[in-house]
Parts: sequence; C-alpha cells; structure tokens
Amino acid sequence: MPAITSLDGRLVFNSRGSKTIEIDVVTDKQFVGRACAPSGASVGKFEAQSFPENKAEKALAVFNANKKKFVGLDAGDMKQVYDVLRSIDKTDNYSTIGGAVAYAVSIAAVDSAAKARDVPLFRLLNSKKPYRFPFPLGNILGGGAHAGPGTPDIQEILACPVGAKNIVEALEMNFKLHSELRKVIESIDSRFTYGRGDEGAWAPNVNNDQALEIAEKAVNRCGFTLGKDMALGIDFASSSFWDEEKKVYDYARQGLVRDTGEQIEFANKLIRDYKLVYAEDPVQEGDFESMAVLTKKNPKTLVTGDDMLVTNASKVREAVKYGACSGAILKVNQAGSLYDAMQFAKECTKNDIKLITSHRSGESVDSHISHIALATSSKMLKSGVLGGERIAKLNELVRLSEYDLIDGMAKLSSTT
Ligand code: 2PG
Ligand code: MG
Repeated sequence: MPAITSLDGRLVFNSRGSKTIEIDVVTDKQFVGRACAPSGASVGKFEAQSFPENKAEKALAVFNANKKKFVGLDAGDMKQVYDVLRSIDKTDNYSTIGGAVAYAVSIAAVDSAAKARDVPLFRLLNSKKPYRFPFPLGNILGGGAHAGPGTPDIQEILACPVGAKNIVEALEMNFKLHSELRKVIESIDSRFTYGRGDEGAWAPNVNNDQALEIAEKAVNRCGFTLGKDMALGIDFASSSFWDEEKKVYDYARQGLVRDTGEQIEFANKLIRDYKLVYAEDPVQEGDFESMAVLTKKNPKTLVTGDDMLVTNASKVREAVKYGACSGAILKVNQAGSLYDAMQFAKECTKNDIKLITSHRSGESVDSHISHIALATSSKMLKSGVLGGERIAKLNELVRLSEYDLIDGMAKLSSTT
C-alpha cells in the first residue's frame, strides 16, 4: 500500500489569474502526486464552496493546520482521504476546509498512488476493461458568464465530432471547426477582434439565434454533415439568466424574456433545428419538471444537468424521480473530493444517466480529468478546444490512446 508520508499546499493561479490551491501528496517518501483546484464562473447553487469565507488563504491555513491527519493513509484509497476530510469538515458544502482543498488533496493522493504503483491513473481508478474514449466536447462560441457584453446570453455552443473514428481525428475535426468559425464570424463582422472567452471559444458580437446559425454554417463550410460527422451541443447555463423574482429567463443581451413554457419551446426548437446531440442546463437548476419534459421529448439528445445536479449523488436521486436528465456533468470540484464525485458517477451509471466529465472555466494545465473520464466511462470529455489549459487535457487523451497497443482502448464511445 502506498502510504502518504508528507503533504504540501501552496497558493498558485488559475487560467483567469485568480488564486487557487495546489497540493502535493508524497507517498513512500518519493512519489509526488500534484493537483491544482479549478474554479467555475457560472456556479451551481448547491456546489461545494471553493474556499472558506471565499478566501484561498484561509483554505490553505485550514489545510496546513490539519495536513498531518492525512499522513499514513493509503493514498490509493479515496474513502480514507474522504473520511479524514469529513472529520475536519462536517458541512454539506465543504465550507470549513473549502472544496478546492478537498479537490486538490483527493486527486493529488491518487496521482501519487498511481505513480507508486506504476500504473496510469485511469487504471488505478478503474481496473475494468474495456475502456472507451470519450468524445471531446469543445466550446467553439461563447457568451454568458464566460464572455463580455455583446456576446450571446447562452454560455456555450459546443462541437462534438460524432463521426470521428479515433481520438486524433476527433480533435482535428474540432480544431478545424473552431478555425472555420472564425472565418465565418469575420465574414459577418469585418471588425471582429478574434476575441475569445474564458475557455478559448470565440466571443463574437452576435445574439443567441445568430450564434447557432453561424456555428451551423461553419460545420457546412468544413464539409461536415451536421449531426453525422459533426454534431453541435449547447450549454445554456440558464440559471445564470433566470430571474427568480419575475420567474422569467432574461435574455438581457438580446433584449427579450421567456417564461418557462417559452424556454422549453425555445430549447426544443434548437434541439430539433440543429440536431443537437447535447443540451446542458436548458432550464434553471431547480426546475426538474421542465427538464423531464425536454428529456422525454428528445431521446436522441443528452439532456444534461450541470448546475442542476452539481455532481451530487442525492441530486441524481431527485432527478431520477422526475426522469429529468439523460446526461450528467461530472465536475469533481462541484462535489468536493474525488470520492464524492465517484459516488455520483455510480449513482448516474446505476440509473442509466450518461456521464460527461468536465473542466471548469478557470483551469490549470492538469490533465487528471482525462483519466477520470476514461475511468468513469464518460461519453464525452468537455474540455474546450483551444488554450494551453484545454489542450493539456486533450493531449493527455492522445497519450492515453497509446494504450491501444496493449488493451485495445482507442475506440470512441457512442454518444448515447
Ligand atoms: C459549465 C462550466 C464549464 P464554469 O458551466 O459547464 O464549461 O463553466 O466552470 O464557469 O461553471
Ligand atoms: Mg454548465
């Protein structure tokens, strides 16, 4: 058993230049595992709280005061690390130690255990074959909380290369589409600055309807058949423009509002018109009934809960009562520790809800989520298209495809 012998925490910066927590876990005095906590801009109400009192410094102080409690644990046993975290922090949302610490210590622990055992992380997390590659789901056009005024209210238009035969081809298709989309934007806006949002997606001055139209145009100009070679998806992140008081979706940038019925109609229309393979948070996080309507009506689309499920097993159980979701975003830092996230994954799998492992908009160059996607049989890995912190995850998938030689892995999963 690789035993934890020491731990170190520090403050570093994420891709938005905000402070975050990085932790090193050393096992057997020599194997160093390291993980850096990501952070979201559009955050679900019931996510783990990143830092106590919203201060990274405070999280580090709590970690330093307690880090000896992890010494001697089996680094490869997520439950042991979770139990110690829970002995320090008994709150529902990790507000005492911070979700960032829970994330970093639990992932650094398995990272060091994988090194000590000389196995890739995905295999440590799940030793059962066959593994299937997730489709890379990449943000090509962004708005909402990830981009400035003038961009769409909808947060992300996503590319999913459903016709790709292997991971390299899949990535190349996403790069091609991202690049073609820039040309399409230039053709309608000669003053386009090539501005990009937090996740590397283009941030043009277009409304929600135009965003979809130009994404489709770029697909066609690449020579791809929409829905066959290349499919589109949307992360509406609709909680971020839901007005709880007026009970309307306030598309302020486009200057219109939709009530719940109109929002369902709008989402259904986009799913139908653009053959969407993926629709994330099309309704606000508390509206399981409307989500169920969309899920029932669109069996070929992964109607996915992100803010709605917040990587929380009890939220999945609630969703299942309504039949609310066919897809579920897995973000370890929403849950807190890796053990919490794996419990969520189990609950989803048990209920035939497909997993999509995801980055956050504020990221590091870590690539653990590529392993987590493989280990959890995620259908997709949502990790952007371009930008160093996005490419880090995608290049890790390329490296992992080398395992094809020994266990026949490099087959893409199906999307549904
Ligand atoms: C989302 C994520 C990632 P954020 O809403 O799905 O794209 O964004 O990390 O800002 O919550
Ligand atoms: Mg989302």
